[in-house]
Amino acid sequence: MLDLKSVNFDRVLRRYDIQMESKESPEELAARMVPKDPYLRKVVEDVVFMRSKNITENVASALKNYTPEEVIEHGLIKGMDVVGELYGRGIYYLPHVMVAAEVMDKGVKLCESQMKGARETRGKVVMHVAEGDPHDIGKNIAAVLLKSNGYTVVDMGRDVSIQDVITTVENEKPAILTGTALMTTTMSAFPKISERLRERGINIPFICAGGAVNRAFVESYPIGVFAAKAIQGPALANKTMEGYDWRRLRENWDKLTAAKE
Ligand code: B12
Repeated sequence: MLDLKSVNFDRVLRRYDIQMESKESPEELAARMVPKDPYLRKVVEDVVFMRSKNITENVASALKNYTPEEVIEHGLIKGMDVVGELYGRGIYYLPHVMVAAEVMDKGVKLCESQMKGARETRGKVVMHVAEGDPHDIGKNIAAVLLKSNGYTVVDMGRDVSIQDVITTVENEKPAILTGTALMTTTMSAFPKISERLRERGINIPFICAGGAVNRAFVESYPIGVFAAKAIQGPALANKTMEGYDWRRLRENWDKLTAAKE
């Protein structure tokens, strides 16, 4: 009978085609993308190597040295960036991505429990992921950061139809709407939402994010304001509450997001 303990799965599962085609080995990739700090490094590695049992302990250790926002930004999100890169290169498959996302979520929940939310709400934000799009990890992180900065979040979840977004904005009357799209097939919902809101005289900033969109695309339709990172959400929201409209947010975008790059 085959003795499983003697099998080296690293060799069995090695994809030589990918290894030959990649300019960089996974080890080199990890060295480039994983932070040097030992606490953050452990958090990143737990996400990348899907260590569900370790994540709580390692996030708790990192939280002794860093703020919850820093652990999310430089640990948990960084880990997911590495997973995305491995997936893009065909080294990881969808099940790896799903398990890594669960590990990350466990870490985000622990960080969230340590964040201080303001007692009074600074304003209401309606958040959604575009119709047909299941990618809600970034939106969930952005929601945590907005909540911890004192905003009331109406989270519509993922795969939200354009009509539901319009109805919710009409009913909830938020100061800001956000949309996330990671697929080129789903991002086209944003200009449609912009148009339908403006037909109704609604001109609130519509913060759009996700790997499928960039600043040029988001600024190609009225009310759209681009966000590259979740941490930029509170900065853009704070300025909105100070009275900046979508045009002024765009004009000052570089300055507003500079410290958050
Ligand atoms: C995780 C993942 C999944 C998970 C999603 C789990 C979940 N609950 O989200 C699962 C496994 C379900 C999945 C499925 C699929 N996926 Co997928 N997936 C990914 C992956 C690897 C990582 C995405 C991610 O979570 N990144 C980390 C988060 C933190 O990043 P983010 O969402 O962009 O958020 C950041 C910013 O955008 C911003 N942000 C986001 N929202 C907001 C909101 C506000 C207000 C603010 C301020 C900021 C902000 O802040 C975050 C960082 O700070 C990417 C590859 C990649 N490199 O991106 C592919 C990727 C997005 N997937 C892809 C595809 C094709 C699919 C599938 C169609 C695959 C398939 N063949 O079945 C299916 C979808 C099927 C369906 N329609 O239901 C493609 C999309 C290609 C395209 N251009 O259209 C990608 C790019 C992979 C690839 N290279 O091909 N996927």
